[in-house]
Amino acid sequence: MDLLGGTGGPVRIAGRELPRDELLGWAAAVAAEIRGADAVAVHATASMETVAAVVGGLLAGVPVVPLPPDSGPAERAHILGDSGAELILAGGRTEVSATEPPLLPVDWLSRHDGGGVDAEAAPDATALILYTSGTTGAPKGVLISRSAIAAGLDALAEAWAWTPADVLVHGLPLFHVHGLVLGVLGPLRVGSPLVHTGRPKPELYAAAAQDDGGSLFFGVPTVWSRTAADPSTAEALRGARLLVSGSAPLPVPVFERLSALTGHRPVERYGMTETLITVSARAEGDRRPGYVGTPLPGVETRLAAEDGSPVPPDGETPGELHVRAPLLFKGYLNRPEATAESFTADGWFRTGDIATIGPDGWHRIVGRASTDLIKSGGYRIGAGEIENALLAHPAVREAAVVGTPHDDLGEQVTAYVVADGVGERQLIDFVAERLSVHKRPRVVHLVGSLPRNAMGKVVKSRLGEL
Ligand code: MLC
Ligand code: AMP
Repeated sequence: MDLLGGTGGPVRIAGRELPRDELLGWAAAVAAEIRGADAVAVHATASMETVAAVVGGLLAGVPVVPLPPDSGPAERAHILGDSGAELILAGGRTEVSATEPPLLPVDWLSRHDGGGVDAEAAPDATALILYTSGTTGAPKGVLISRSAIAAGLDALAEAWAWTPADVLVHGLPLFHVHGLVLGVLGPLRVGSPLVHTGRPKPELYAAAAQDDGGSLFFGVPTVWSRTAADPSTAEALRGARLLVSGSAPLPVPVFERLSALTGHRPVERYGMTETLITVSARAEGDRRPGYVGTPLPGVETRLAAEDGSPVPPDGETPGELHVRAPLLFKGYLNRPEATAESFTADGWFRTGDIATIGPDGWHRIVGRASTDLIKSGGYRIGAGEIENALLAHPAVREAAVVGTPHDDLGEQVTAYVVADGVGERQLIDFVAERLSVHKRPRVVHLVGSLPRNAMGKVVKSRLGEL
């Protein structure tokens, strides 16, 4: 199936620009090298090499596993081992250890002509394997099919009136749904030019609005909150068409302040790695602070109580949000039990998010069913993975991790640790070295003991009392 659309504008990443044909020619050269592989990993820096490698995977019909470029040895070994990636695609100067799959230096490949045709992979073939955190244990590989990506992007193009006339601007990381699927495959499918700013910094967004005709802007709430705190930067976005926020709740005061400074009421949308984007406000229509909008075309939603019984869409009663749609993932790689648990008996995906749905169909996300999933700066972080990383330190005896409110990041990773002779800073750096840097605790409390119930389980709701 043709995932990438026929024509389109150039792609610019961190200052380097390529016309679409050249990019696709480069990707075709990548495809020729990897065809037949079971899966390939991509060292997913914010760079043109990453885009050429990912698109090369799509052209070859080979599942692509984006590796967060700052992931430490433990996380990287898990992703490479679990996914069975046969090669690591990256710029030639990237270091790969002797125990890892071999490096394919994509920048040294000579370009092919006319690489714009997708492989004849089946619509349900896996396009991407995105690793994402659960409440416990190591991250799981989410299998995303070509047809889910196509359906998800077409639904967004319709909802946001996204056309080749737009110039998309963002600077999000290229190893998650937001930055990679929406932010790179989106413009390639829709045909709009992409200006990726390297990092999601407000001043870079402002420059792209003024110098590059940026019209459509993607950001996580932390980016919009930093923009709203900097009036001259925010005002530079007045000429935009649409500001879109997602990956975490956009605080109402940020919505209001951003609206006042930019003249745009931001469009909020809700999604997950497993579901792509399922609910959004529309370009043509209402945008309500604190609400994520209505289901996208082709998406069905419902609310369920803890016992599974239906919750009425009265705008007040919260329930767990379930979704059913052609854009859902195929399952977790090598984890049939986890896959089965995430669906109800009648085939709906259980998001784990608690929501209300109004009689008019407007959705509000009010929380999560589990306190063990943390959203910090738009990154999804599992408490269990951080606890395990802390427990790997020889001085640590016990560890409990929670998300605590943070003005800039929404939530911050906060650890309560029982340990002998080790400092807070050492523990933060210890986690930053083993896992992705963004997963490091921002705060570590060294405590004498953790509150436990009669069964010996840590009572996380009482950690704040320590
Ligand atoms: C700090 N650093 C350290 C360190 N402490 N390095 C080593 N050891 C330590 N102990 C360095 C980092 O490497 C980095 O360097 C810098 O300090 C800051 O790191 P940070 O924590 O990443 O920066 P910060 O400004 O706090 O990040 C905010 C942010 C980021 C918004 C830019 O959180 C972000 O990019 N979020 C986007 C997440 C996202 O895309 N989520 C989408 C999920 S998909 P340097 O050199 O790098 O600056 C999804 C579906 C959907 O959710 O609905 O969209
Ligand atoms: P991830 O798998 O990283 O995409 O994280 C998905 C989670 O991010 C969801 O389950 C929600 O908890 C959260 N999320 C995404 N978008 C929003 C939003 N607009 N409002 C509130 N939470 C969101």
